[in-house]
Amino acid sequence: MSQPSDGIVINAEPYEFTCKLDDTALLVIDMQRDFVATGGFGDSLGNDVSNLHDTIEPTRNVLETAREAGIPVIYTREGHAPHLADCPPSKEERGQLDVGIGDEGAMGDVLVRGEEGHEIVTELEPRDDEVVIDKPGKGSFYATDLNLVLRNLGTENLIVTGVTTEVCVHTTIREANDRGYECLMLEDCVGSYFDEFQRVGVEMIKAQGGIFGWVADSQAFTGAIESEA
Ligand code: TIU
Repeated sequence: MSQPSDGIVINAEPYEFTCKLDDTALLVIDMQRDFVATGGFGDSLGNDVSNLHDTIEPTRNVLETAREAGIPVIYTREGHAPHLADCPPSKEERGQLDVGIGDEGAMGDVLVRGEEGHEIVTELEPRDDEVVIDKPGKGSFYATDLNLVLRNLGTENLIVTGVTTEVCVHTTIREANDRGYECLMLEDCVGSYFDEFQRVGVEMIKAQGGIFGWVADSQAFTGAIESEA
């Protein structure tokens, strides 16, 4: 067994990411059927959900490693109360969709809390003792308790997974930056419907010396954590 060190060093870009077990949390953003599942809202809009599907297995490995190491796991879900009073009319109306937010889809009312499509995919189900943050927006900090929860945990570093890379993952990392958190995006655990957006979405995080944070793959994270245990 290795000696406890000052920090866990994860091979990342643009340079090594350092964190500790007790100042780090794992964020799993919006891995909901509405975005990820075949037959969900995203799929019904004609998006290719296969890239999002591919994030499930590596994220499951990351979850297992984090849980074993005692790193807190925090989930988010995008969605609204059934009355939609928390959904800006602009968001509800945008897209001129036949089946949009609050309308009945194949997995219940779209992006509405309590509906099948709003739930996290079965493979990544939260444990009963894990925090699930319901958010009305794209960013995980907007109109939620996330900052309070992280401060109470003593979190300084966020390991970021989820969907979609350029929308809710990016918005959340940008919000986290402005609140003083260091973010490590795991590139095989974040997914976009669009290959080009995935590529540039990842590039944009680590550009300019890490303008928003760091990027690594899931094995760099799990390997570093497991070698510390
Ligand atoms: N979670 C999240 O990214 N919400 C979205 O609406 N993403 C899209 O890419 N549409």
